[in-house]
Amino acid sequence: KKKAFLFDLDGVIVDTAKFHYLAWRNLAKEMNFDFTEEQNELFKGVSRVRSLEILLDLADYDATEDQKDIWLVQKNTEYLKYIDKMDESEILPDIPRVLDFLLEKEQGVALGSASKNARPILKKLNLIHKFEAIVDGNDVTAAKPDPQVFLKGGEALNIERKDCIVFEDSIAGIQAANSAGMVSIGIGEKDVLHEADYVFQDFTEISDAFLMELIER
Ligand code: G16
Ligand code: MG
Repeated sequence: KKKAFLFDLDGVIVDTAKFHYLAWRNLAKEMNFDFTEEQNELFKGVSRVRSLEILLDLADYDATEDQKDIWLVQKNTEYLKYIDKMDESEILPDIPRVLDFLLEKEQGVALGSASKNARPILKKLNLIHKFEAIVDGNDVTAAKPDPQVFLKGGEALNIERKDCIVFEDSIAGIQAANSAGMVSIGIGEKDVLHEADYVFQDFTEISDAFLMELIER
């Protein structure tokens, strides 16, 4: 039976969180604020606009709408400089094996990401041709934990919600998958992602046998 496997991008396929962090940290300096790696956890899976709001809150900084717009562009411009240097070596462990296994079993494979930069990143990683559908930050009106991004992914592949399986590294993303009525698989720490149906540290822990079980269930 054909199921839909929906992959988040950042933190699941590639570790771009470190680049987002560097760009936000430099912006924070302009607010005289020291943005820590720990605080960066709050930004995972969250949209660009919402991330700036959180940063302004943390820094206790009042910015005009015009200033916000300038900063959003500035942050993204710096982020794109890091992305530009990225190549296939940045793909997280065992992602190619899992994608190839699912495609060989004729399963649906789609992307469900909050990022507006998802397509250029997938091209850089030479993975874009593996995805039957891509739903990203340009396609959604409601951000995770709203299920919209995954609902659109399932619809694009014409697969019912209960036959969709989501891989996510953020709490907001797991909540989105759960409220969509999909199977949620957390990639990361068990104590952080406890709301997920399954949690694995990374894809090296996800065997072909487990994928087969998901397909046949
Ligand atoms: C990613 C990151 C977030 C980032 C968001 C928007 O989401 O986890 O930190 O703020 O995309 O990214 P951009 O500024 O590139 O549009 P995901 O859903 O891929 O984990
Ligand atoms: Mg993510």
